[in-house]
Amino acid sequence: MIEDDGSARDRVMMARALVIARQSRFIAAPNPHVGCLLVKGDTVISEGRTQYAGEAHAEIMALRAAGTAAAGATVYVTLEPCSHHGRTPPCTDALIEAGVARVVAAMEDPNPRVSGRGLQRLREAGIRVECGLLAEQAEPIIKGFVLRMRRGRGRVRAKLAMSMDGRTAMASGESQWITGAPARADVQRQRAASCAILTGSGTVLADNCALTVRPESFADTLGEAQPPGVRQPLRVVLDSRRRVPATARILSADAPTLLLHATDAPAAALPAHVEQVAIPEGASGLDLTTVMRELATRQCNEILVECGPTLTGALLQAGLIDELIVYMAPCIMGSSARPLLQLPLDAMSDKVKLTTLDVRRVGEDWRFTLVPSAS
Ligand code: AOF
Ligand code: ZN
Repeated sequence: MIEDDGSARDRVMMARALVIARQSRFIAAPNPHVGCLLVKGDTVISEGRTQYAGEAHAEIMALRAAGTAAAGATVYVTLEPCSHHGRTPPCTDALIEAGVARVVAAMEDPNPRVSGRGLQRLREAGIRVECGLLAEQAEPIIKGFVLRMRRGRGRVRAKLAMSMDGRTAMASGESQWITGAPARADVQRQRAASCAILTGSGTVLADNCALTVRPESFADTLGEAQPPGVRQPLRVVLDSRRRVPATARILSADAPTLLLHATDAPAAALPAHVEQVAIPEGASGLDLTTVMRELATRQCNEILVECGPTLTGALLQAGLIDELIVYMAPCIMGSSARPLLQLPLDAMSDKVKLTTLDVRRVGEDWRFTLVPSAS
C-alpha cells in the first residue's frame, strides 16, 4: 500500500506504463509506441501496448483485457488518447463507453489531428483528466514521432564504429569487425526500432551489407510479449549513378528497399521489388534535404544512418543529423586507415561541437550518444 496523496502511486503506475510502451518499439511504427494501464486502488487490472499500424492502440488493448472491470478505473497512458478516426476509431470514445473515472496522460499527442482534443473530449464526458506526469521520460521514447509531427521529418541518428584512434576502415576498405558481438547486437536493436536504414552506394559496394534486422541476435531483450516477426525497416540506398548491382544483398527480397538515384542516372535492371525514385542533385551528390523529405512522406519516425565517412560528413554538415551513436572499440587501426568522417575543417573555430547525452560500456566497446550543437 502506497501511503500519500496518491501522487507517488501515480508516478509508479506511469513508470510501468512507460516500460510497456517501450516493448512496442519494434512493431508500432509509424504509430508512436504507447503503454497503458488500468488501475483500481493499488491494483493493476490490465495492461496494453500499441500493436502494429492499423491494429489496436494501447488503450484498446488494456480495455479489452479488463472487460467490465474497466468501469471506475484510473487510466495511466503515456500519450494523450486519440480523438480522431485514423486507421482505427478514437480511443477516447472507447474509454468513455467503458466508464473509466480518471485519465492520467504523460503528454499531449503532437499529431495535429489530436493535439489536446482527446483530453478535452474526455473532460467533456465528465472524466477527471491530468496531463504531463513523467513527460520528460515519455517524450524521448517517441522522439522520432514527435519530431515528424512538429518539424515535418523524423529523427535522424547516425551510427558509427571506430577504433581508439578514430578509424573506421583500413585503407583497403576492410572494416569487419571493429566492434565486438555485443555492440553489433546493440546496433541490431537500434535497427529494429528504426523505420528506415539509410546508406550510400559506396558502403554497399565495399561491404555488400544486407542491413536487415536479425532478431535472433538480440532475442534475449525482445521480451516475452513480443509478437513473432519483427518489422524489417525500409533500406534506403543513395546511389546517384545506380552503381549497385542487381545481385547486391541490400536488394534482397527479405526487406523492402528504396533506391534513390539522380534524375539522369544510367538505366539499371534491378529486381522488381526494389523501388526506385529520382532525386535532384545538390552541390555534391543527391540533395540530402530532398532525401529526408522523401522519407517524411513515407512516415519514417526513426532513421538510422549506417554509411561511410563521406555521406555521414555531408549529412552532418547539412545539419540533418540529430544524434550520433558512436561505438569506440579498444583497438588501434593505424594512420593509413580511414577517418570517422570526411569533413575537412581548417580552424579550431570550425570544429563541430557535440553534447554528450550518454556514455556506456557495451561488451568490450564504448557507446557514446552525442547531439550536434545547433550552431
Ligand atoms: C493512442 N494510443 O497507442 C497510439 C496513438 O491511424 P491510427 O488510428 O492508428 O492512429 C494513429 C495516430 O494515433 C498516431 O498518429 C498518433 O497520433 C496516435 N497514436 N494514440 O490513443 C496509441 N499509438
Ligand atoms: Zn488511440
